[in-house]
Amino acid sequence: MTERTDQWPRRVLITGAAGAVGSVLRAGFQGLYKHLRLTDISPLEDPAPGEEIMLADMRDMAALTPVMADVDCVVHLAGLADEDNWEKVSSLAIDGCYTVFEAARLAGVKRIVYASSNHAIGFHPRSKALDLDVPLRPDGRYGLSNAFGELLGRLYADKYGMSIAAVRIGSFRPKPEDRRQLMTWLSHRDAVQLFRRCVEHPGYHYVCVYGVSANRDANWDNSQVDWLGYQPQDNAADYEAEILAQPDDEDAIAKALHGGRFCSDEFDGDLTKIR
Ligand code: 15L
Repeated sequence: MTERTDQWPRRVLITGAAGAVGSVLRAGFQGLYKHLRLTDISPLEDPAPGEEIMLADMRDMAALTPVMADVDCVVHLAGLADEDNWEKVSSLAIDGCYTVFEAARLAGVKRIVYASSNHAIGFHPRSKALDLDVPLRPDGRYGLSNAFGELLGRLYADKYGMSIAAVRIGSFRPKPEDRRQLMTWLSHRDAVQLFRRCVEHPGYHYVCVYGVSANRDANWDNSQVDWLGYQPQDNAADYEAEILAQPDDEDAIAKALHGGRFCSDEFDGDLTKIR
């Protein structure tokens, strides 16, 4: 990748840098920016040249103040990566998200790239392809926290003039693992490209984008944000034979809805009413 250390943003912070997406972005961003600060509540080791490690709890405003100092752009990944109880969702993914946005604002950070998830819109029927105008339709407490993060981003863009991106990540994996992921897979390489576009593209106010690879069966439409320049390279269909050789373990509710198993977990509704 081309080094761009003399261009904005020069100082980038990744929260949740020890997690699955964080580790891949950390490697993919290596040497791109003048300064890459990494934060997490879990240990992070071996800072490379140009990297700085500052451990912090994202719910702790006092701890975040030095972490945000002099940062141009925050890539906010910290929180949760799966469904959980309300105590954890409200604390880690809602309170933590608010505290990160507020600490960034107070520190004068210009841009936040927020890692949302497809579970913010998971209860839409799979029979419909989704563009970026579909209403938020969370499929659980985790999806609700992603919807909160997207709306928080809107607020911080409109009220405080910050530049905000929300990336609705699909299934971030080294390779697709099941039938649903033929639609929803996001490869590591495409994730690095997409997050780079969100970090580096000049001058947008608010953008939401699906974090999905160039899958033949993709059901999420990013054409409204072509201007962002994201050109995914990977296609889950290349793994189709391998996937179709495995048993199909998706239940009927999961199969009918974009969010898959996140929708069928705890489901006590009426599928015929979900249109
Ligand atoms: C997510 O948001 C989760 O973090 C991830 O583990 C997957 O389950 C993914 O969504 C998905 O929808 O496949």
